[in-house]
Amino acid sequence: QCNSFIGSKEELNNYDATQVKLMEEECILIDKEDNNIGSASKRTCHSKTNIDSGMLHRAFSVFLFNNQGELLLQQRSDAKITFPDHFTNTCCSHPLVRPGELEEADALGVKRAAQRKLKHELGIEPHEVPLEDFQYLTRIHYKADNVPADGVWGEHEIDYILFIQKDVSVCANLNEVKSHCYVNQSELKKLMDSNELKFTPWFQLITKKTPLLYKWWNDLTSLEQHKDHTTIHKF
Ligand code: DMA
Ligand code: MN
Repeated sequence: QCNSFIGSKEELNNYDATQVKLMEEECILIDKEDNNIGSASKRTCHSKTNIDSGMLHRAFSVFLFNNQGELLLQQRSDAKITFPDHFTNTCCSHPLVRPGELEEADALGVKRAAQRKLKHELGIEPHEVPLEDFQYLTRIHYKADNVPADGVWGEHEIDYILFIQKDVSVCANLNEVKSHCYVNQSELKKLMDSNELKFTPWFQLITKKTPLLYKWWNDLTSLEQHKDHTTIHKF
């Protein structure tokens, strides 16, 4: 009964052991206004049953650009439990229930989480991506079923959009990232139009459903005008 928000153990049997272990991470539960209302494991947060009952958690998406203005894309590894093999923005994950990452002022908690995961997934050293160089633009609320459809996992998040422009050195963690590359806008559009690659749902929402990413990307050196810390964009 106390496990009413948790599915059966079997649902994790056929996955990569490292990724299964990461399902124990403690994510931040929020309401639709992004107020912290508690915590639950990454596994609990991503269970479709719980999502269907309204469970929502806090997340972030980093878009890292080099000094040429090209976006660093990553292809998720085959080991990922959600959206394996999909192409997406530079780095996505969740701020966790730990002192530094709960801090809401200036979105400091998600910026710290972003720094932690850029190191974990892409080997980018924290000193290469100082907290003060992240630009927090806005928040996006979205829901998605896992692909390939498994009926078990999904996403339901309020996602903080973080931009950063830096030349960095990348050393990918192959358990997380299968490949990575820098693209300009026309290269990205060509890749997405070719229909040969899979792209994550949250990335498609801000490129295909709305051209938000390109709007922001066009103004990389004047992002102030796009900062909206009040609205939560609902998709
Ligand atoms: C979750 O990303 C966050 C978003 C914005 C979809 P993820 O599945 O890559 O998280 P993690 O890297 O922690 O597995
Ligand atoms: Mn999530």
